[in-house]
Amino acid sequence: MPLFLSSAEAGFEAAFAQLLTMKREDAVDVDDTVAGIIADVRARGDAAVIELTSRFDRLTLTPQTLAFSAEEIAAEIAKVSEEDRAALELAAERIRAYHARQMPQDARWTEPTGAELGWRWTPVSAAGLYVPGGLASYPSSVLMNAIPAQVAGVERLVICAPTPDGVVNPLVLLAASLSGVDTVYRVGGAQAIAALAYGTETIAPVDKITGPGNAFVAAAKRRVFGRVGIDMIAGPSEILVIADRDNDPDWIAVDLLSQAEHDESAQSILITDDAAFGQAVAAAVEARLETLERRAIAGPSWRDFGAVITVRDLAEAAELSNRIAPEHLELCVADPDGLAEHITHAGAIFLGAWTPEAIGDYIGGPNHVLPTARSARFSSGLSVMDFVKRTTLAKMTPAALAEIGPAAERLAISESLEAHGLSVRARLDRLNRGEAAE
Ligand code: HSO
Ligand code: ZN
Repeated sequence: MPLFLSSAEAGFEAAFAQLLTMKREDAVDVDDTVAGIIADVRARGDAAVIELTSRFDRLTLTPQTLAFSAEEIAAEIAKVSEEDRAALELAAERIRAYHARQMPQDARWTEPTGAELGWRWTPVSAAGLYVPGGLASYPSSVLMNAIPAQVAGVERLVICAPTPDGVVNPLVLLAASLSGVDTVYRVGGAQAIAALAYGTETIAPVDKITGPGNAFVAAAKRRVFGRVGIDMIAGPSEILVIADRDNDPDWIAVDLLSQAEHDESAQSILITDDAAFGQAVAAAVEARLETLERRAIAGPSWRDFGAVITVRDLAEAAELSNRIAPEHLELCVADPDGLAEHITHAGAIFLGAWTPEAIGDYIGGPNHVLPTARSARFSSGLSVMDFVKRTTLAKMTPAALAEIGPAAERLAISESLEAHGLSVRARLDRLNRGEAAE
């Protein structure tokens, strides 16, 4: 049974606090294994990658076949139906248009001192995108990771994807080709992350690695962080729906199940100001669970981690939502924009009953790689910003240096860093001698 809570009842605060800190994942400790794999790939390059791929994916590769050839990609893409292709193309187009608006602006201005200051954005040179194998291999995630990189202007964009027994999802290759990916390597697991971070004879190293993965991939990403940038370590999916009684309980039920079906550890929560509506939604969830294809996943997720919370009013709903800081937040209320003004922590907000979260997973435009496990309190979803860096600019004039330089010298002396002070003083002395500034 999901948890039923009411904010009017005694003991609510304690029960809600428990919901907030509920442990959903039993992370297996694979760190030692992963450390060994990374060391092996660093030491033996291609040979290690090929050996590990044969062991884990039962696939015999050579340095020449580590990457899909253009012909192989074309042959796989040809298997995609017209309908699937059109849907993926529409998604790519809409995701690209959305992310194009995220490109940050350079800035440069002149201060009253005469000094010029500013900053400039430049893309990461090379990015590697990890695409999990099997059931978790989502073409939509290829678009969500690759398109922001492409929009940012990343020069070299590669994918590592395991292909157990040589099997690949053609839609993954189509998504890659729609989003500017240069090369797709049939390599997965920690060995893929190690190859992307350190490079091998065949796989050139990248500067940033993004994309979801299993416990091995997550541990490897943590380990190579610093050598390369990483996006985030995403946890199981979450959805919080705030809904009033004027909704169809079945719509809300399938919205809750849409994230529950991702993972047994996913979490779906309903907050409503009407207890009877909450009961109706819970009943609708049970009814849907009888036939849902992925009921073996969605059922345990809903029963173990799901919750229905009744509140006195929507202001209280917003407050609780901010404490949960959900990955996805649906506002199925009469005035969603008004309620959204009170939301301060959420990865993505879906406004109004006509905006199911699934639209955001595929086709809306915003990114579906979002902060989980309450990390929306301090972080954001994947964006163009993850693939650019800011370089700051400063340009002094003699007059500007004369004005602000002495304070720098003073601070240098206070930190006992003599050469710092001297590098300012040498210039100030020249000015004081009245020599030509240039
Ligand atoms: N909802 C997932 C992303 C996804 N959904 C991919 C469908 N495909 C992220 O939380
Ligand atoms: Zn989803």
